[in-house]
Amino acid sequence: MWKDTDVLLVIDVQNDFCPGGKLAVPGGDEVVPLINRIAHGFRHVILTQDWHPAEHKSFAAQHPAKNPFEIAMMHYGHQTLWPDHCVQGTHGAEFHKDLHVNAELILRKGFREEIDSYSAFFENDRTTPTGLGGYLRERGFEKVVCVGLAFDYCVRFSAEDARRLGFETEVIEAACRSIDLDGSAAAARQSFQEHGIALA
Ligand code: VGL
Ligand code: ZN
Repeated sequence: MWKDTDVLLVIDVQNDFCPGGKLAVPGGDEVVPLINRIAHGFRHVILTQDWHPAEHKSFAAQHPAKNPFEIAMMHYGHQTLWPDHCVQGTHGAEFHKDLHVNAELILRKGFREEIDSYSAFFENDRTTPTGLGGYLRERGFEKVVCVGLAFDYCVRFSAEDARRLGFETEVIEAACRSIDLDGSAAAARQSFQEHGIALA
């Protein structure tokens, strides 16, 4: 059913984004069985892993006057501040234990202390590439299908960048869950429609 030029991008299905985690996405763990099933239908699967140093600047704890979910000004613009999460080498940064997919690549992102990276393609300064675009292009992929966490942050930015780079792009919403901060889930749906990103 899926073609050799299709790739499934499984975004940030990590303990800290699941119930009990440091930045738990409501129902985050519920997507795991569905993603396992979807991944079975793909020949090519890529995982992303949010992978922050302990003093990452997207953490509210690094900004003395700020609380999680407030906004700070970074050198590249506004940045939502988060609870400490997905710290390199911790249990929270590991993939959910029931995620069983045969990934050909695991792409880590957000490892530079000064810059966050929602997208699997570009960091939040919107110019620093992760290299994934070049990888997909060189491998001859044409279509990127996105699933994972969170629908309204890392899935959204990854899908938008995939589309911008010229890939046919689809998001399977049933295999995603949202943080839903200030209408961010509705904003993501709207943006997908405007950018020609299919929402399945
Ligand atoms: C994410 C906020 C901070 C995500 C990652 O995976 O959507 N959101 N870091
Ligand atoms: Zn993060």
